[in-house]
Amino acid sequence: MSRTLIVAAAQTGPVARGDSRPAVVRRLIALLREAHGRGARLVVFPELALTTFFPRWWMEDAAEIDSFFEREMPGPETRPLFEEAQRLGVGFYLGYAELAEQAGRTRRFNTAILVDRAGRIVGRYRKVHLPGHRDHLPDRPYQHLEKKYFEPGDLGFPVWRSMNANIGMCICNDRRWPETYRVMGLQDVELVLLGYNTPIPSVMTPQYDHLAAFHNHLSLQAGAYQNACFVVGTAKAGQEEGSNLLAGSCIIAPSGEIVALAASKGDEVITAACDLDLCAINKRTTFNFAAHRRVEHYRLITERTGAAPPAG
Ligand code: ING
Repeated sequence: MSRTLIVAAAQTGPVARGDSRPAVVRRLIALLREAHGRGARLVVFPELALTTFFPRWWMEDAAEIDSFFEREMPGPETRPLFEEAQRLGVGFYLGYAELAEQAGRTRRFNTAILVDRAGRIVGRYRKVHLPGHRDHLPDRPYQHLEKKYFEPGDLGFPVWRSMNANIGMCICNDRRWPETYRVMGLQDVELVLLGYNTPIPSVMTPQYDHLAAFHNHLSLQAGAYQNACFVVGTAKAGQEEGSNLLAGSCIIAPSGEIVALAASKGDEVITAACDLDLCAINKRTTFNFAAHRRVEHYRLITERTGAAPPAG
């Protein structure tokens, strides 16, 4: 009996600073319904799907900053999405800005949750790799202040058994780091879900703005191939508050092939029938970790943070 799961990437176009949560949730529900109509039973929304990509701005007013965060999930404004998904029997990944009170401290994370087909939150992930900078760089056309507004994730890269699959999550910049996929690969992940908001040009590497789409797919395809898993990458795309966000949402097979690709820069559903048993082809051969990996030679990966040149 094959374990085929029809998965959807529910790409969204821009979300304006003034777009209300209910208005955005209505868009997400429309995408969820379209995905369901096409047979999808798991839908992946973008990173920070509920708001504009606010780390592009330097803000100092605490109330303004916190207006982009969710204090409860689901809350009154996001519950309609959970209720419709449960009614339709569809699970989903949702990226959002999480404000959590933990041990008397207020914590802020760039977060994603995995919700199963019964509407239960079965997994939570907090973005580990925060790109950009912490300080105001006024000479730049826009900022990239995730290090100012979020803490690094404190949950690692878990994998959950849900919907008859081993499912892991990450967020945006995480997809550029091979460690992200390998930690999940070592937990036998079969499906990695992620959303992204990728400005072009990136303020970090404007020299590569013509390669933004290539680097996006390169990262996703490498992660899928080298860990024998499906990868779903879902963009918030288009011209958002003066910033051009990369589209290119896609679904990658364990072979590394792109099996579904968005054609627009707006709200768009793409789907693929993911036969999870295809993961076994490379998990048992080329990427049979137990048979081929030599961990005694990998020590530097966890012991050294930054690169150090050879002596001499
Ligand atoms: N955005 C970008 C991303 O990793 C970036 C930041 C763009 C980093 C281009 C390096 C190069 O796709 C987020 N939100 O991480």
